[in-house]
Amino acid sequence: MSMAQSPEPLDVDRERTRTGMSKTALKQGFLDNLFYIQGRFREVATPHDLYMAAAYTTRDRILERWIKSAQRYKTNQSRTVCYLSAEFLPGPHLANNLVNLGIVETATEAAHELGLDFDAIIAEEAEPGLGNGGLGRLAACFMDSLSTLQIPSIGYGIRYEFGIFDQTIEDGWQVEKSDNWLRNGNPWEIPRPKIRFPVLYGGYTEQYRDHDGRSRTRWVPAQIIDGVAYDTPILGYGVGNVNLLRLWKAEASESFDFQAFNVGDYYGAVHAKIEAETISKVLYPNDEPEAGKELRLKQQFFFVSCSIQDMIRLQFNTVGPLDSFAEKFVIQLNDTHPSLAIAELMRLLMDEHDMDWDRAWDITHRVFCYTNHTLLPEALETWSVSLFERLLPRHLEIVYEINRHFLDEVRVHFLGDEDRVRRMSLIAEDGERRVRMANLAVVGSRAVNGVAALHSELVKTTLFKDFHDFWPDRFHNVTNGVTPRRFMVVANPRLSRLISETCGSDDWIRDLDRLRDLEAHAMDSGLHERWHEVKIAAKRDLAAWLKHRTGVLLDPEAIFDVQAKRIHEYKRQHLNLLHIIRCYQRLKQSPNQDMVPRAFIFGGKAAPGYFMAKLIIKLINAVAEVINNDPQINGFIRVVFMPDFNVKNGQHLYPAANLSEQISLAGKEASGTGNMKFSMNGALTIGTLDGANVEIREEVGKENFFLFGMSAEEVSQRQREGYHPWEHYAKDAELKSDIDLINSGLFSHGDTQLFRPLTDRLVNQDPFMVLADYRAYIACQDHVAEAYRDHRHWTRMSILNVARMGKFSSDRAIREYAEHIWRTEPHPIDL
Ligand code: GLS
Repeated sequence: MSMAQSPEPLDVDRERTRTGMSKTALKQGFLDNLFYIQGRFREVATPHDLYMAAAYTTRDRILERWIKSAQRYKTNQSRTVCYLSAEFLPGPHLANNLVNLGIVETATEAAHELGLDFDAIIAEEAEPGLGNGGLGRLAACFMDSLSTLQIPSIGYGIRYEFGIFDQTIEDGWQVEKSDNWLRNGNPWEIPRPKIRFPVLYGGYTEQYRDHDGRSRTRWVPAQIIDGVAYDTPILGYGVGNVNLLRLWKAEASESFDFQAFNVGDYYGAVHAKIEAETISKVLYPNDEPEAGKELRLKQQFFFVSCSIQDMIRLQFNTVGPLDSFAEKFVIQLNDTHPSLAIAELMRLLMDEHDMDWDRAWDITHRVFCYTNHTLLPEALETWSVSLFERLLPRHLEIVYEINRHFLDEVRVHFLGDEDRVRRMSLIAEDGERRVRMANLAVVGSRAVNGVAALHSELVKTTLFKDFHDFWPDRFHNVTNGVTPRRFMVVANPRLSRLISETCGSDDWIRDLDRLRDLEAHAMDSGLHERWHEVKIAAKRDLAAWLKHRTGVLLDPEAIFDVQAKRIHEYKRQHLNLLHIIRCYQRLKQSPNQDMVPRAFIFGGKAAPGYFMAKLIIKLINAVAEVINNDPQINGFIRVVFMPDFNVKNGQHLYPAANLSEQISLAGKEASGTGNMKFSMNGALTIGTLDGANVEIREEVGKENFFLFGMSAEEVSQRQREGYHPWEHYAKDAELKSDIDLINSGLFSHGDTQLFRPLTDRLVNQDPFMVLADYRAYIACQDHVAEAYRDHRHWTRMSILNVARMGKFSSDRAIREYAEHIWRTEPHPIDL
């Protein structure tokens, strides 16, 4: 609520007492929960008990709003957005829910009066790591914004028992530890054992005649597994609306246990149970995954089948007949992972609800929308027809039938262009026959969007060019955004307070464009001083945190130069490393030169099977070890790898960064969202014209952004002409000496072979053109260092970056989806 609109303090107090939000009520709720739910009292409670009690106390306050929202949505028969995503990365809930309830201060005081360490309680919460990176976190930001914008919605996904692995670093290498996030219980979820659906696999299909004599298809499965709903409330900021994150857990279907028991096969029964539960056991730890794994296909079908059955149940419970299904629901496919939903809805409408093909298709293709999140060819999902047929025989028939109808249309439109027909087919026929999930998603959806302007353009002109020729109106852009609640208010309370004080209100939290009010103060030296203090305080906090976890001590006065994201060659962490090695060599050559001190901070996980990414982590740590221990360097540059970068740990990073590294090869990063999180917290970006960087630069102004490198167009031109990385290596003496230093064994205790796979790949193939952009990157980094010397100027740029980030709120993104794609309206729930 804005400060200007606040009711009188007395009314606030009364209202808070009535709704259980007063300090006294919070304290009482906390002690009750500690006693009745945890079975503990203050004196013997562990830190985790205290956290659980705090979480339940907070959840109790959300439930009333949740029930009210559900009732209101039901009576209003509200159009509902169903966001289908194999990944959700919500981050710890407690702090975020306190912010959205508007009771951070009250809760802090209540904790204080009970003699509790509030920050320690918040830090106890385990990270619910049900996603890999940007894609899963985007889903979580969107859930926050859907609730804040009061749009009825359900996020559907999988309740993985083990989320993304925990990363530790041992001898410089990444070591994966299983993420047992549910071990101590999850106070935020509410199991719904009665919301349970059978999910079928395998077997065969057969034709039969129904009572009207019509020919119908029946699927006789070989396996049935149950999906059980677990609900997590998602509260909007400052509103009464609470939406639902509904995650499915796989369980053995009872009927199957019985069959095994009946024949005395106890082990078989247990085996079936274990096999069933495997489906929701663990998240595949690949960002931009390589397809192929049977269990993954099973997971995808599992959650979409449960979700579609749930929607059909809700349709019958609220509106009634299925004919209006596409008016009641809109289903957003978060990448192709849930695109089997298209075939599953067709199956349910036809086989279980008696619809003919045309009616079922009319509903299906009006209900689905699809977001593409990557152009990388290896990340585009395809499934071998033989695997698909074995697991989902009925769905393969439906996919074939969709394809037949679709290709007939293509043939009529593009007479004689069989080449095009072959490219657009849902089935790839070259080599092993495969189902192309992206093509299925485009054909089955009424709207397709990319996630940044550049990306959406490339979607239209490269990846889906044929489809765009055919259906130009189907394609849209919605540039990603992130929620300022999580990434500013929760992560950076100091900066948030300063912004509210400077702008005279906290309205910006709900309307991020209001950050523009900061511009008027961008030259104000009072603000400069406080801005600087806030940043330094965050840098000190991060330095202490990193010292504790890694032993490396950073100088808070140094430029905090941060690259935190999944480790991938296209993101080019090794380009960053080459710059670090350059700085090192310069300092070694002239130790007395006047260099601006820098702390290079990395964070990010590598897919466990991605050798090159793991080698990059090893190299970062190896370079860190040498530089940090070189007395001649004397701490002028420091390198540190933050282990286990995730939402929770990231919250230490965003507030402390001065420089944000967004250096992917242009045309490869669909959008990026870390770029937005850093900039919102006052970091300046060094970046290429890739993904949303392009729009960030447009917004903040080119004079407040450090641009370098080839454009996407230049990249494709270079590739067409033939790219020879070894020419750069041969011609650029500094580049050569940086690479040679890696090969010398300096960073590997004399082992000249350890990093060879990496350096050889750079010199001989360099698929992401690190060497081509090296020179421009080094020059740009020199520019950064010079700019940092002028503190006043830097601070002004930092303020302007924050002031101009309004566009990158996920509220804006969701508003665009609602208006242009979903056609949904807000349904406010009064507080
Ligand atoms: C990703 C892209 O790589 C990111 O650029 C993008 O910001 C994110 C959300 O749209 O989606 N695609 C993907 O498979 N993983 C991602 O993080």
